[in-house]
Amino acid sequence: MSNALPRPVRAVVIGFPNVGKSALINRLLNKRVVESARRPGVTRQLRWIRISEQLDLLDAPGVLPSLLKDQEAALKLAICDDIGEAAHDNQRVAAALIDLLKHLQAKTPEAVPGNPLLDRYSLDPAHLTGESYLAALADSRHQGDIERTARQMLNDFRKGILGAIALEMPL
Ligand SMILES: Nc1nc2c(ncn2[C@@H]2O[C@H](COP(=O)(O)OP(=O)(O)OP(=O)(O)O)[C@@H](O)[C@H]2O)c(=O)[nH]1
Ligand SMILES: [Mg+2]
Repeated sequence: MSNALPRPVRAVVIGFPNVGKSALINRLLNKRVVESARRPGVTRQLRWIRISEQLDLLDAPGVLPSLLKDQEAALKLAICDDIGEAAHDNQRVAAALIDLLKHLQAKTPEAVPGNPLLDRYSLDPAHLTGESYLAALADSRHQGDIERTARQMLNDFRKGILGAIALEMPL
């Protein structure tokens, strides 16, 4: 047996931005000790938090691969609000979301309940590309304002208003 004084286990919370790392720490302590909000890049510094006498957790900024070669993976991260808004184009990301939802409905219907775009916006994406769907929706809802339409759709997806949708199934 070691004679060393007992000291807390030290662990690090690591993950993509905006996935709830800081929220987990707040939840474990039942109070707001670290900043947590619905956008990527909230935590800026490393900070040790004493959870209990047995456990210290290090809250850390979200991390992304330095080079995202896989364009599809990058778009999915942007769709899920894991990449700061400054680094992507809402209209391109929303159009990619539409194309992806159509693809998922055809390939893995169990990942997409119903027809989320038709159900939410009363406009069927079946015969439109993501880009043309976004433009048609902008014309019918927002006087042709495609940026506003894209933002609203991304917000609807991120808040779960389009439904519980899995962009990827476990391998
Ligand atoms: N629905 C749901 N939302 C959660 C859960 N955990 C966290 N959130 C929300 O996710 C958002 C991001 O939480 P944060 O704790 O700031 O995420 P983070 O991983 O620390 O983000 P960065 O510091 O930016 O890397 C917040 O709006 C949380 O309320 C959860 O279990 N369920
Ligand atoms: Mg955080």
